[in-house]
Amino acid sequence: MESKELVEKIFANEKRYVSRAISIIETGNSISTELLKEIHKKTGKAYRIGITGPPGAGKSTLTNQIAKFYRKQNKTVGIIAVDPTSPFSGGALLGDRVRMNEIGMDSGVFIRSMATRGSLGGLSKKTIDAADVLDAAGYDYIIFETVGVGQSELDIAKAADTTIVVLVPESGDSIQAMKAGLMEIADFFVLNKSDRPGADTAITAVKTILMLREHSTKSWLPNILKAVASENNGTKEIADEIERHKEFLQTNNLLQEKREENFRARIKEIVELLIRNELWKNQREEKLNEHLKQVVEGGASPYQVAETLFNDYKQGS
Ligand SMILES: Nc1nc2c(ncn2[C@@H]2O[C@H](COP(=O)(O)OP(=O)(O)OP(=O)(O)O)[C@@H](O)[C@H]2O)c(=O)[nH]1
Ligand SMILES: [Mg+2]
Repeated sequence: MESKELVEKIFANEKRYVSRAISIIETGNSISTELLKEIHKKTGKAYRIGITGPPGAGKSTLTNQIAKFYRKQNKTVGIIAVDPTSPFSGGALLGDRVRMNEIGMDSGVFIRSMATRGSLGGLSKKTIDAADVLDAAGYDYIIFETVGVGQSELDIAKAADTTIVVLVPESGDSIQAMKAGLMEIADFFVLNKSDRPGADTAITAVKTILMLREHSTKSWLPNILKAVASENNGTKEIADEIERHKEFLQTNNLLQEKREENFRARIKEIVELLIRNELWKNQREEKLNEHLKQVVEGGASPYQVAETLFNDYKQGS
C-alpha cells in the first residue's frame, strides 16, 4: 500500500490500518519515518495520559475503568500498553487482554500492546510515535500504561500531558516509588487497592514525602486519591483530577510549554539516532575491529581509538 493511502486510512480511523501503521512504527524503518512526517499535521488534539506504577498495582484495571468512563461521555480512547521488556513478565500481556476485553469490543476504543523488546531504537520513542498515529486517527484521549521500573518507562510516562502514578497499600511501596523516580513525575497519585489494609497509612506516608519535597514554583500540588479499580470505585474522582490538571496546564500556558519540552527531547533523540546510524557506516565498524587487538595488548587506550574514529567521522571519512 502506498504511504499516502495508509495516511488517509489513519485519518479516517480505520482500525486495521491504524494497527498496521503501529506495526510499521515498531520496525522503525524508513517507511515509518515517512508515515510519521505525513501524519504530524493532524496531531496535537488528543489529550495524553500516562499511567505508571509498580507491577500488578492495578494499572490495566484502572485504565479499563477510565476508558469506560470516557466512553460514557462519548469520548474515544486509544490505549497503548507497553510490553515490559523483562522476559519474566511474559504473562502480563495475556492478563491485560483479558482485563481489557470488555472495552476492546467497543468501536470507540483502540487497544494496542507494544512489543518493543529487542528492537532497535528507544522504547519510549516508538511508543510516542505510536501515540501520534492514534492522535492523527482522532482519539480524544490516549492512555499509556507502563510499568514504572526503568528509565524508558519513566520517559513514556513523562511524555504524557498528565501522569498518574498508581501505588498500593503494601508496606514500603511509597518508598520504593520514591527510589524509582516515580515521585517526581506524578501529577497525582492513585492509591489503588484501598480495600486492603494499610491504605490510610500509605496515604499518610506519601503525603509526608510530598510535603518534604521542595515544591516547584508552578503551584501544582500533587494529590493522592483512593481507588478500588476492581470495583470501579474512585474512577470519577480520578477523571475529575485529570480534568483539573488539564485546566491548570491550560490556564497557565503550561500545556504548550510541556509539549515543547517533549518535542525538544524527541527531536534530540531523532538527531542522535541519525548521527549514530551515519557514524557506523563507511566501514567504521571494520576500522574499530582493526584497532581492537592493539587495545587488548595495551598499545592503545579505548579513548584513543574512540577519538580517532570520531575525528574520522567529523572529517567526513
Ligand atoms: N483487591 C483489589 N484488587 C485489585 C484492584 N485493582 C486491581 N486488582 C487486581 O490486581 C491484579 C492486577 O491488576 P492489573 O490491572 O493487571 O495490574 P497492572 O498494574 O496492570 O499489572 P501489570 O501490567 O502486570 O504490571 C488483578 O488481579 C486485579 O483484579 C483493587 O482495587 N483491589
Ligand atoms: Mg497491566
